[in-house]
Amino acid sequence: MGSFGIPLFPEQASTFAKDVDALYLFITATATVFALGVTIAVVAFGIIYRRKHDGEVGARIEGNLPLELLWSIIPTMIAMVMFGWGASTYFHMRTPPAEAMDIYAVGKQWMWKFQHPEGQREINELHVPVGRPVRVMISSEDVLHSLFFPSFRTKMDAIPGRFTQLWFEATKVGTYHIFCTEYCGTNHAGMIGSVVVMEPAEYQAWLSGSGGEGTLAERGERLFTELACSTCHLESGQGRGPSLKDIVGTTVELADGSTALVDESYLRESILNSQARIVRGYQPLMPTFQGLVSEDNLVALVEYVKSLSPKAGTTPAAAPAVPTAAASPNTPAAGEKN
Ligand code: HEC
Ligand SMILES: [Cu+2]
Repeated sequence: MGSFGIPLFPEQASTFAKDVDALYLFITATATVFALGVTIAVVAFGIIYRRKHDGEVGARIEGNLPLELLWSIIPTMIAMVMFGWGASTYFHMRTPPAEAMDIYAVGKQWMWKFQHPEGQREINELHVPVGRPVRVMISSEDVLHSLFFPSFRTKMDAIPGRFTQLWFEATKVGTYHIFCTEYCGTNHAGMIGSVVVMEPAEYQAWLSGSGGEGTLAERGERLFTELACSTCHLESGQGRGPSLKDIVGTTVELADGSTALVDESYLRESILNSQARIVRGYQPLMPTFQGLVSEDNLVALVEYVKSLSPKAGTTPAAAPAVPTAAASPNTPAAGEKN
């Protein structure tokens, strides 16, 4: 969008871009109409009804019910249109489709690191296929950041110690900006990158072109052995810790009588702060891995545990059916500001 060759808006390159822009335009236009109307009325009435001779007294006005109803009801209806339209756009943007593919993003002073389940890792550059929903699981290694894709009209905070997520479906092949939109220190302004939207075949070629360390889940499996997770978590369930097979997407019973849905956020907490929630029937033996596992490695471990639950559809080839809106860490129920 632009006029006279001046680009007013970033390109529209995702499925929500048109809707977000239309809503933005509607709100701006409505506000402009009212602001102009009020301003013109104030000036015009000031001129028309000014005091014309000394001693002139203003007319006494008691009110006008129909008029007052009119200017209450019409703006309320317009505000409700904004609310309904805004809420439906918002829910659409906050609810990743079940078939979305996963990519992990980690914010760090001052760069964005991306990891693909297939094993590719990138810095300040993200390759995605066109026409396919992509869910980005976001975390931070240090302070608050915010991952913003202006051309996709979506952004989300990167919060230390937890996962947040956003999703998009790119509609146009090309290269677009990535910004950090949360002031995060000296080089915040340099925390920029680009997202490269490719044809699916090209993306597949790109995926197979780089890598070398195996998939993210394979890297996680190696860490699982190196960090001795495997000594307690036996697949048979006979170890000191519970078997991690097929747990993703299920509800686990906890020692305090409550339950928890096993999703990425639960896995993060179980690994970094295992004492926070204890699985029923087990001793709180698991050491905490806070400070011992980097954000990148945590993501690999999470992806490995997810790969043990193929039925949950979390393997990279299929797609994650796990986190629904209700299970996402972004719902207000989880106490997050949005
Ligand atoms: C000393 C043994 C031990 C080690 C080492 C260990 N765990 Fe655990 N783990 C446990 C026990 C016991 C529980 C169940 C009690 C609890 O929730 O803390 C558990 C729980 C978990 C859970 C939650 C499982 C569920 O069913 O809800 C996950 C996920 C997990 N561990 C992953 C890991 C990972 C990844 C590592 C390595 C980085 C690891 N564990 C290392 C003993 C261990
Ligand atoms: Cu930042």
